[in-house]
Amino acid sequence: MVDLEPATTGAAPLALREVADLLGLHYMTVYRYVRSGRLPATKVADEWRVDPADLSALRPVPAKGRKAAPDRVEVSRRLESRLVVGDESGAWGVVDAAMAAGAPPEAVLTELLAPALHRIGERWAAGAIEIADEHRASAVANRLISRLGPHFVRPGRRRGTVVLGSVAGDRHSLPTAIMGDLLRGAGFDVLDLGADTPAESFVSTAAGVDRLVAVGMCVSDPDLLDAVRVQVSEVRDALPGLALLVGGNAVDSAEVAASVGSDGWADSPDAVVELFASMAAASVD
Ligand code: B12
Repeated sequence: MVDLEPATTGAAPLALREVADLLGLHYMTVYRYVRSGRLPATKVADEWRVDPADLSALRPVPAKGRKAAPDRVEVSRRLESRLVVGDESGAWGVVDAAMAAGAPPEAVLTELLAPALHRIGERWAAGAIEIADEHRASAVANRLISRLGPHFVRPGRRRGTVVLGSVAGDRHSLPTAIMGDLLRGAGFDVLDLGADTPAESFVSTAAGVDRLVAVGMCVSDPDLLDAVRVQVSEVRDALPGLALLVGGNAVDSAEVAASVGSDGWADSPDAVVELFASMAAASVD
């Protein structure tokens, strides 16, 4: 039984993000509880809302007979060590074991793979590993993301299409590959244009989409921010009224996002998905 403060019962309906925070669960776990009927919820303006009173009836899956899940930080470090040496089967073994122990595919991306890549970047910046190690790690990460892809295919009603890509000059393709799968898992269709995407490609792709939710431009290298500002205006000039988000490693605050012309900013992968969801809701109003 989930122990809730009495103050939360009888309160206003909660968004899934708030339920996840309250219960200390991943957003996608709560979403799955709703989709599987384990947690009652109603749709209000295309968003799920949960009555706080229903949370107290939510029972965690019994732990009996299951091994305790290993600490995700420790598992992510194991994954990092396999990535750096270019050991794809070892890396997949770590992912497979984590999923067998109950890690949802979203958590594999956001709690195991992304932190491993972030640490690899820190080690490279500190001179502890070479760029060649980073290339090897990227190639294996790419393969892991591909193997996880089918886990993010969701049947049912679609929420519209997001066009993603890293901006011109930015050679990072892994961030949008990861973000793309998180969005697919949340019911969006995604067209990921990958690394180094020029303004014209964002424009021609978005112009050909039926139910466009937004264009999402990713920038990992802060040296590119001035060029991004220009690229955003080119895309906006070609597609008036377009919803557009700029995010990624180099966009580390709402101020930076606003300065390059983004319509919003969020500080976690779950919150980015929620931001696209609110844009989808706005686009059908
Ligand atoms: C792998 C990697 C590379 C690979 C890329 C391979 C590939 N196919 O992607 C290679 C080796 C090519 C590379 C090259 C370079 N890299 Co590099 N790279 C990385 C590394 C280690 C991992 C990137 C990654 O995939 N991260 C995992 C993703 C999931 O995390 P994320 O980017 O934060 O993405 C999350 C959010 O930002 C968000 N998000 C993602 N996309 C979007 C889109 C939208 C619209 C929104 C709203 C949100 C969003 O969701 C994601 C999920 O959590 C990072 C370290 C790091 N901190 O990330 C450095 C890093 C980004 N690289 C860096 C640098 C400097 C470079 C180079 C300039 C190095 C050089 N001198 O050659 C070059 C070229 C850069 C260029 N012009 O493009 C720096 C950036 C500078 C900085 N101070 O922040 C970093 C941070 C390393 C560091 N610690 O210094 N890199």
